[in-house]
Amino acid sequence: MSVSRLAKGVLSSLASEPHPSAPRLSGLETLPRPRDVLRPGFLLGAATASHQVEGGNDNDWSEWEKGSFPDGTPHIKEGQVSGAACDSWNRFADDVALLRELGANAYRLSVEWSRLEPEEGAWNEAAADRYLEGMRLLRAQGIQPMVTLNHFTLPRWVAAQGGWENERTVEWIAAFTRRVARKLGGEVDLWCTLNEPNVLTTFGYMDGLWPPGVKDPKRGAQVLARMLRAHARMAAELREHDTVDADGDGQATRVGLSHHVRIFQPATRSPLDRVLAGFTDRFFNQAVVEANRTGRIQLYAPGVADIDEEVPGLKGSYDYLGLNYYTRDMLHSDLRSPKLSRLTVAEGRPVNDLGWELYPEGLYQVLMRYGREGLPIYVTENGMADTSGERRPDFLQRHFEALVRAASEGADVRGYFHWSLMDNFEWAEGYEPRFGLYRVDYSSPEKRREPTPAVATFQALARDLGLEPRARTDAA
Ligand code: GCO
Repeated sequence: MSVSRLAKGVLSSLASEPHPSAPRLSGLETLPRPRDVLRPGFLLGAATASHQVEGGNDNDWSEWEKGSFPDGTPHIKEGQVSGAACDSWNRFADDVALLRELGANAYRLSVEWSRLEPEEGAWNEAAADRYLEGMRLLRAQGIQPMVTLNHFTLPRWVAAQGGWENERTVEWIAAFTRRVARKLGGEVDLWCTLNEPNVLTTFGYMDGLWPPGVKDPKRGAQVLARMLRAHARMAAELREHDTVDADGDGQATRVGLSHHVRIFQPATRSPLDRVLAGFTDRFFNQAVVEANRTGRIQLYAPGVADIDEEVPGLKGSYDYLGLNYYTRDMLHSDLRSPKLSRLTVAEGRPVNDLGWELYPEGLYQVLMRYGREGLPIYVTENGMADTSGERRPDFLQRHFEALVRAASEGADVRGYFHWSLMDNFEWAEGYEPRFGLYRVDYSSPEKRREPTPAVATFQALARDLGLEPRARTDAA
């Protein structure tokens, strides 16, 4: 790392101090009506991911779930495994019925690479047909699919050859994307290449808490860069091979990725906290967004990463930016930690069941920050772990108000997907955290889905947008 680069970083961190200076969310009493502010065609939906809901998956995660850390603690809380999950692979029609009941006009879901390509070069056409059927079912019900091509999991054969640390993975995932685009492109226009490269990199390669369990920030930075190279290749494949305009809006593909954004606020007025909050913000939040504008991957963190490379096809590779927003972190400098800092929750603030601060204003802030740069935004995830289900209505309402406020002030936000449609396998946390609009009774053989109080809140939002919730006719 060059000294001048370090100095530049420090100066701009001090100058930018991202959060306190961000516009404040206020005046909710004068909130405009959503339908007067949001564009026609606004997508109101829910999100899931294949490994978390389908059940019966065999991939790097199902392998990881069986293991433990060197101190004997199981990789997944209480040694749980994803197993049958919500059995959505067999109960997809039930899930579509839930979306109808909500009044949703969109569903973000992912296709499972390990299911479609279980061995190198093998292709499971029956599974591909099943996904195609699912997309048709959604569209027949007026629900637009947004398909994520990779939501964290890798086929075992990819993981066995180094996974995201092997440059060939870029080609493998590009080839996979081509096949999916050809297969599903007639029904799907809205694509999300990768889910949260920054989160996967942090948990899988820096903190060692997710597969492959690496604790090396330098390797993590390399992986993040590789994932952005993969995104650029995947975007090109989608544009070349999905040429069918399924929804008739004049665009056959709209490509983006889902980017996890957090508010990093310096915990104290100490210059070091401020500098490190700035570095963390740029590494975690900003680099992925800027990649689209500059065509360069620029990752810089003192002592960890100094990557600056131009990537063919990266510039302009997003037609939209997907933002996954959950919470805010207070950042304390901690020079003994490999990441140079540790994160806490602002004192006295309400938190969800996982201890994440509930901070709707943060959604307004990120939309104002990213939604006025000429790129349409979809909120591709937002939700809370709430076992009681009692607090989710207010969470949903307040976050949606934050979105409407941002839209009324010029943020180009085109959709909102609540995480999640139903409770599901929450990675290292297992089944305990419940994020679902529908509660899943895992002990029942049919994995019964039961509405939580937030279903009524969602339905009210849908009605206000002119959408029509319809009762479930089946006994899901
Ligand atoms: C993520 C994922 C989801 C999570 C959700 C709740 O952010 O890790 O995209 O798979 O389940 O965010 O933590």
